[in-house]
Amino acid sequence: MLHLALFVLLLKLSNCRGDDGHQIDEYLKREHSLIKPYQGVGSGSSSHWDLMGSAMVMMQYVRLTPDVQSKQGAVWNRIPCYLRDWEMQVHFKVHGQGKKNLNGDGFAIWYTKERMQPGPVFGSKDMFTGLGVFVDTYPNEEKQQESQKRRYTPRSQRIFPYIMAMVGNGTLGYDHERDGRPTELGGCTALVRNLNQDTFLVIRYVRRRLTVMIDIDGKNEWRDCLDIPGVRLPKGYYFGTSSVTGDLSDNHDIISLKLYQLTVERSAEEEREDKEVFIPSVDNIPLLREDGVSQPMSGVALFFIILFSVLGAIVLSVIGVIVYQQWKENRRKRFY
Ligand SMILES: *[C@@H]1O[C@H](CO)[C@@H](O)[C@H](O)[C@H]1NC(C)=O
Ligand SMILES: [Ca+2]
Repeated sequence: MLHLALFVLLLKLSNCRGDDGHQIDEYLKREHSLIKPYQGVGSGSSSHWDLMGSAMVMMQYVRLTPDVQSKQGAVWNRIPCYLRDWEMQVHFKVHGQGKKNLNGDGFAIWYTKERMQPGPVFGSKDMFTGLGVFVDTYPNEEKQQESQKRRYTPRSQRIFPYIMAMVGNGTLGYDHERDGRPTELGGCTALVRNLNQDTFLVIRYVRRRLTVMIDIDGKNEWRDCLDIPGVRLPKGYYFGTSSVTGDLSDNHDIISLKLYQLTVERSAEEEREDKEVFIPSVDNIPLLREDGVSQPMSGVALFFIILFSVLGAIVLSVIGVIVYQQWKENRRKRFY
C-alpha cells in the first residue's frame, strides 16, 4: 500500500508539467474508476460498473477470465466520459500455467461508443467505434506462418506479448489472424506474464495526443510504448476492459482502473481549433493499412509502367512498319 502511495506520488510529481511545459493538474474521477473493494460492482444500481460473461469480483482483483479455455469476460463503466484530456492507469496481472506462447489471448482496454457487447476482439465487439488498447499475449500470425512452414521476415516480426493501439470508426474489422497488424497505430513488446511485481499500463490522451506507457519491471518507472499525435476521439464514450481465452488460457486480472482528469492549458487559438469530433480518426494516418502483403501500386510505379508500355508500343509499331515496308519492297522486286 505504501509502495503504491509512493508510486502515485512520484507519478503526480512527474506529471506536473506536460511535454511542452504547460501546467497539468490531475484529479481522480471516481465515477470512471474501478478501485478496491469494488463495492457493489456488477450488482447494485449504485455501482458505476457492469460485469459481463466470466468476469468475477474477488477481494483483491476483478478476474475477467480464469485460466480456463473458452472464457470471455468484461467490465464496463456505466457513465459516459465527457472529459477532454484524461489518463487511464491500469493495474493488472496476467498469469497462468501455460509455458511461453502456450497461453492466451490477452485483454483489451476500451474507450468506445459501444458497451457490454460480447464479440471476437478480446471478448468484445468487432467494428467498434473508438479506441482499443490490446495486450495481446498470443502470436496468432507467427504460429500460423510456422505451421505453413513459411519463413518469417525479422523486419516485421513482433515479439509477444505485444501491446498495440487501434482506433475504429465503426466499419473497420480487427484482423485476429494477423494480431491486428493492418490496423495497428503503434505498439511495443511487453513481457507481462507471470511476474511477481505489480504491472501497470497507462493510456494518456492530452491535446489529441495518445500515449501508452508501461511499468512492468517493478522500478516505478514509465517506459514509452507508443505515442501518436492527432488522434480524434469523440466525447461521451465508455471505458471498459475485456478479455478472452480460447484453446489457450490465462488468468486476466484487473486490480484497478484509475481515471484522472487532466487539466491542460490551451491558448485561445488552440481552443478555436479544438472542434468537436463525431467519428474517430487519426490525422495523416489511414486507420487501415496494407503492409507488404498486397501493397497497392504507388503513383510513381504506375506512371513508369504506363510510360514504358507506351514507349514499347511505339518502338514495336515502328519496327513493324519497317519490316512491312521491306517485305513489300522485296515482293515488288520479285514481280518485276
Ligand atoms: C473508416 O475508416 C476507413 C479506413 O480509413 C475509411 O475507408 C472509411 O470511410 C471510414 N468510415 C467512416 C464512417 O469514416
Ligand atoms: Ca493474438
